[in-house]
Amino acid sequence: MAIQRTFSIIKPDATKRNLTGAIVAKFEEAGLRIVASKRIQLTLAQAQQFYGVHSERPFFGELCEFMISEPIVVQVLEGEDAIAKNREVMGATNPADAAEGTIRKEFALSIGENSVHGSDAPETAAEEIAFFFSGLELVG
Ligand code: RTP
Ligand code: MG
Repeated sequence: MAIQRTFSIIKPDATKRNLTGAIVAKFEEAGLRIVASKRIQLTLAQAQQFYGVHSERPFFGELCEFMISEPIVVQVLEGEDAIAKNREVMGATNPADAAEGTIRKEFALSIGENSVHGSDAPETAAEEIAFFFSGLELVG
């Protein structure tokens, strides 16, 4: 597998509980390198655009309100098979189903407040990176 980049968000429930460093440590332990990182607070319009694919889902409103409730940390992670590796380190969406040692198992509060986002495919990774970062901000 080639070196890939993926997009990650450390979500409001995690930044609020001061877990940014603990989560970054999990990425680095898995061999993922942080090649871009910034702390931002989304507007409602930005959250709705980012999660547009879920706009018809019953949890959409709650998800967007949650994502703007506190600052988040957006990052680009690089490494061998980075998209799948990041999803593995994150664990299942619902922390009740997440494997031991995963970020969501250790830190997530609920299926909604689940501490991290990670891109699910090369196309979405490219789109999500471009949504938050300019080329100049990616320092591999
Ligand atoms: P993400 O996109 O954040 O990396 O998470 P994911 O792929 O594991 O989950 P996805 O199905 O894409 O859902 C996106 C986010 O929506 C929230 N959610 N809430 N209340 C609910 O039933 C529910 N289901 C999903 C979660 O924050 C999930 O990460
Ligand atoms: Mg998803």
